[in-house]
Amino acid sequence: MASEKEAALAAAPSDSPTIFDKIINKQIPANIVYEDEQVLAFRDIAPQAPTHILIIPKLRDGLIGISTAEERHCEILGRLLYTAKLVAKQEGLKDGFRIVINDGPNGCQSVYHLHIHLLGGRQMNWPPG
Ligand code: DGP
Repeated sequence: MASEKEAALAAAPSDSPTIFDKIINKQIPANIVYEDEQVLAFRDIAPQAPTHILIIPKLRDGLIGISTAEERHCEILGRLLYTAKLVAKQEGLKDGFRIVINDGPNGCQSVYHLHIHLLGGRQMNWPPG
């Protein structure tokens, strides 16, 4: 399997459907930890921490990444962040956690459907790699 960096450099920003659409539509399985009408949260296939969950909008609506956000997306962006907090609590991350949004090739984004990474269960380092 390609490294996350290799996958990110091979990916091109695009409006085309992504693997996340198949997860939303239940065409491929995922370990879903939270779902409501607007948001889906599921475990990352390549976890970088004991808890590694992706939080995504069900309707991408142009949000291929945070860099394509417009003012009309403010509500869903807030809901995604709030869901990250809910899921962190649900996962018992009482000592803290990290939220990450990768954007574009330099940001190591490999899937062009906006997603928040929720990472926890271990001591994080700073600066990130
Ligand atoms: P990013 O590099 O920020 O675009 O993160 C994309 C993440 O998506 C990466 O951590 C691996 C994860 N991922 C890719 N394909 C799948 C999949 O089919 N299922 C799940 N659960 N996660 C996936």
